[in-house]
Amino acid sequence: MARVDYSERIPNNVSLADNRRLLRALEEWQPRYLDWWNQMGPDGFQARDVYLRTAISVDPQGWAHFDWVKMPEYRWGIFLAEPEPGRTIAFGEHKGTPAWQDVPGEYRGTLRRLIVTQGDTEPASVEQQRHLGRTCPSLYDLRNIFQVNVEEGRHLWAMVYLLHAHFGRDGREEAEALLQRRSGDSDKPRILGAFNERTPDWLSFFMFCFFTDRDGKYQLASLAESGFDPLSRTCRFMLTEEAHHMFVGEAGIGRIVQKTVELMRVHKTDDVRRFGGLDLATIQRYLNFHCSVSLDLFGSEISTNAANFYTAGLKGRFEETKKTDDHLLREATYPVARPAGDAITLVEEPALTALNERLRDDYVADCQRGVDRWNAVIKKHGIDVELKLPHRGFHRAIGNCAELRVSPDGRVVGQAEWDARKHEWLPTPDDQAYVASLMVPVVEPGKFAGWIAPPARGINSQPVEFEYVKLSVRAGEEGRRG
Ligand code: BYC
Repeated sequence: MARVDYSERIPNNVSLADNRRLLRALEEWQPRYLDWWNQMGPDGFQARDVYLRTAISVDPQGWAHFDWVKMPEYRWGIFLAEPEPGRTIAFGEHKGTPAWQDVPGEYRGTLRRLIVTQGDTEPASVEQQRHLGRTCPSLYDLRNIFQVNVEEGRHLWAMVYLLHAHFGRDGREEAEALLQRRSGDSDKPRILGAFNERTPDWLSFFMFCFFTDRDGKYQLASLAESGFDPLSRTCRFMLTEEAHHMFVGEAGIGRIVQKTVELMRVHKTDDVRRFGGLDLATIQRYLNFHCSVSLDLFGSEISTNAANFYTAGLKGRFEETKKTDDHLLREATYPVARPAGDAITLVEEPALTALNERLRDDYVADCQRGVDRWNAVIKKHGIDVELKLPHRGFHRAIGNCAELRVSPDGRVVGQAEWDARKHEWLPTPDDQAYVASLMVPVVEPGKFAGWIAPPARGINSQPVEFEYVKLSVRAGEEGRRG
């Protein structure tokens, strides 16, 4: 059933009404989710009308409906892509057998862990971004961050549905724990490193959407290949939502770069800070940081976990079904980055254990395409500077380079050089203070902060000056609900 049933308390296209036990369990989880949203979701805007899109179908065409919604009233629900009749497992030792509709007993723990890890990132990102509304560069951007936030909330629903529907009591406990952990909390942190970092300003937010949400794209695409069909179907639909998040990131940085080069040209200087802009060197340092923490999210270069996920048919490669090899990878090798002296070289390793690195390669190539588009903006303005992805060994906390100091151009350097030059490579306290000083809210429709260019077009064919978030509330309402 492609259309979503909105007459239900929990909108869904999985016939939830036919499974009373599951429905009751999810209806019990729902108010706790809303408590979490009200406590940890966007700070200060819960009573405002936001021009949001909601899924009304899982058809690739026409799945979205745009309307004014107060975020706590967003219709979070459960949407799985249409089943593919006769789908078989495409890789690993079960290759060619029918995809599983239920969790195979032997993979229960592993699958649950993959689903929990995925699910944990979704509320984490909402928590990381919860204060940003207060300093939005425009109403257009404010609406976009809220769209991202409600969809991350829906992605949590997607994983919680799988936990409740397929993992019994353990699944219900994990669904609770997803609401208990908190980004950056030393006692109960989120699972993966990047999701405990702060997202204190909009430059970080756009970088996060570009780099970290793109990890989401690649991880979801690998899970969409899963032999466990409900996971595959839910990830396939999540990917359609994820595309907007990466658009927000790429377009956001593109608009900052645009503004920067305009200022550089008009004032004939690189030092656009004097004119309220973000200089390219600062943008590069933020890029280096967000790229490196996102590279960590792919895990170690050599991973028996990844090999086991693949052989078991739980997590495939990016676009697994389009690949023409044996889909078993027992004999194949793959080049993996490994430090050797003061250089990092490629060494052939068994392809099966190198799957994390392979996915990271697909990801890096995709990131590079986005960076090329930013560089085209710089070039168009006749400026001879390029933004660059840092070397994959730079500033890593996971994998072969975690114990090393590696420069953005890929040299293994000593601690002394690192200490002397890290201010050139990573955001400094001065950068952070400067970026923070720019975070002054701009909320007049059609107006934009001085460090970012307006977008080329508005949302859903609306003009750029559309009132994407209605900030006026009746007197007295602000204190109670804002
Ligand atoms: N931080 O064999 P290894 C998204 C742990 S983002 C902390 O190297 P493996 C989104 C690992 O758990 C996508 N710990 O790696 C974006 C393991 O622990 P154990 C999220 C880490 O297991 C923006 C040990 O180190 N989805 O959707 O092959 C906004 C050795 O692991 C990290 C997924 O990640 C880290 N960075 O791969 C909103 C998909 N890396 O076994 C949403 C599901 C590794 O020693 N997850 N470790 O206890 C996976 O597929 C895998 O868990 C990973 C790691 C790719 C993350």
